[in-house]
Amino acid sequence: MKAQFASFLAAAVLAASTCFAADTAAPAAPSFIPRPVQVELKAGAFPVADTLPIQAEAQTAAEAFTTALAFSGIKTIRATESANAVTLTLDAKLNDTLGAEGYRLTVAPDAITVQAAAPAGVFYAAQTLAQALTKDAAGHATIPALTIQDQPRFAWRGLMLDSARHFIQPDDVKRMIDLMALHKFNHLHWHLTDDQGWRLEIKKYPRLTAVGSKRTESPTPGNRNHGDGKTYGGFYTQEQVKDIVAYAKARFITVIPEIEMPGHAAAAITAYPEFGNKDVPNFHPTVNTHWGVLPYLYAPSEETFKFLDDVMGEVCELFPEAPYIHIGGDECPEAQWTASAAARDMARKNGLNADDPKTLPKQLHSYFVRRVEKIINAHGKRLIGWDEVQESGPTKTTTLMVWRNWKWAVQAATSGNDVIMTPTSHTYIDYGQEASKKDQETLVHKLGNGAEVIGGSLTLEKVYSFEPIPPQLTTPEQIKHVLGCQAQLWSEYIFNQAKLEYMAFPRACALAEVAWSPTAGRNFADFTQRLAVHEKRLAAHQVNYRKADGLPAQPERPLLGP
Ligand code: TNX
Repeated sequence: MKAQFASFLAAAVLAASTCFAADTAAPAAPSFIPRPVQVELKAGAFPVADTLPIQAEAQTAAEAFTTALAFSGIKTIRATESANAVTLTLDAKLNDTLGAEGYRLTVAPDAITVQAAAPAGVFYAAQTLAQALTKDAAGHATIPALTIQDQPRFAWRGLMLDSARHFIQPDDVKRMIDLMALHKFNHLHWHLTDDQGWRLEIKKYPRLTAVGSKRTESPTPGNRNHGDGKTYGGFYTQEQVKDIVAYAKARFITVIPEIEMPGHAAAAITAYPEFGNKDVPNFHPTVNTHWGVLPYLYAPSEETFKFLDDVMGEVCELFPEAPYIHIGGDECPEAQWTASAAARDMARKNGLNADDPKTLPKQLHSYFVRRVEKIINAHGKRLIGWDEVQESGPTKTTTLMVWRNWKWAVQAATSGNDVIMTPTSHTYIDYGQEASKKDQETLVHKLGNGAEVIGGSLTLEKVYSFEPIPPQLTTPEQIKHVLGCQAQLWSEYIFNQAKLEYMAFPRACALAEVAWSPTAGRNFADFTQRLAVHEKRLAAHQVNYRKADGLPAQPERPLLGP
């Protein structure tokens, strides 16, 4: 930890030299990411002692402040009376002006004050403060005098981690939570199950992990149609999940679990074939060893719904703070349902038109999602699904993540449903970050197969250009249904933590700014200048971000392997 603080300060020195070109020049504002709403620089600077004394009536405020700064190696101590102290004030009335996550930060040469309506605001003020800290030529850490008033543009600032395709070690999930907090993200969407693995311990159904968490092999990097012959697996115990959820909560991040259904369910169906469409020809489920849209769907049977009710019961207990459960709902190939006499029978019994093979899958998808929504609601949560659930007739409380056509967002928001914007065009940061296919190929040539990506191209600039409100939404009533946006780190080609960081940063920094900062003043040239300084902070945290030249910041960490 000590070494980390030293390297943080070392980086801060570099940052300082970028900010303060000459003693006589007016200091430039620190290079904040995401950019605060309002920053005013004042004369002078607050000297930072080894340990920062804080005065706070509310224990929650002190904890939030201390937790935020600890990750950047800045220690605090509670003080009753002290010169050069930080005073933290919570005042619920500020909710009207600052919202639940906003803050007012004043740095004077002899005092720092933070005001917020709730501890989340104090936490974000501390993150901003950490970014403002620099070290002068004589080696003294200071924070320039300034006032900041800040609050997020969107309430949902998300990052999706896919632990199903490649397992992310619990400590690495926590590391991502810390890095998210640094950028003022507040939702971690955790993709926990898929065709290639079920990663969450469910006590009532032990085979989900005993069988469903293991696959016999994975695609060979660089040769995706061939298996590598190596067994692969991993899952989170319930204790580990509770620990991660609490860790996130202390950093004002809500974890939203995703349990995929009715498709992307091969791992679960391999563990419990009785919940699959077992009357279809060639029914031989296996935990998949390759990627793609794959055929195994849950059977729309009472047994399946009972199973899902049990699973949801345990999931809801593990994620007490999550208002939502994500059920996926995407990419359901129709073949198994049209081929299953039992599925048709079930459809008939429930008043669907079972004799029209063209519409039957959509009818069943809708029926399935609605049944599961009732289950989730009965457990006190709301349902989120990918935009496919819009096609199947959402209820009033269904919330969508729009990944395909923006028309689903327009349709949902105009009919009163909440949406989170997650379009492939701007938020799929599993896509290549090079501008062209050729550049991507050159990169793989340089770095090896660890640099392989699923496809596509999504540059930093494109992410930064993202405007989450679809232009067709014009009234405040419609616009308020866009809760925010989220970046997706699908992990088919994210083999380990070094690659995860390489894919995430700096594109997640750009998305953080899209989600937090006002649209007015958004400017890519200005962002890249601030990013150059911010990269030093990332480096101080040993983040393997993609450098502007395309290469990883930490070349010694292999992009392949565990
Ligand atoms: C589509 S987005 C998927 C995922 C893949 C991703 C790869 C969505 C709802 N489904 O299963 O991992 O593309 O980019």
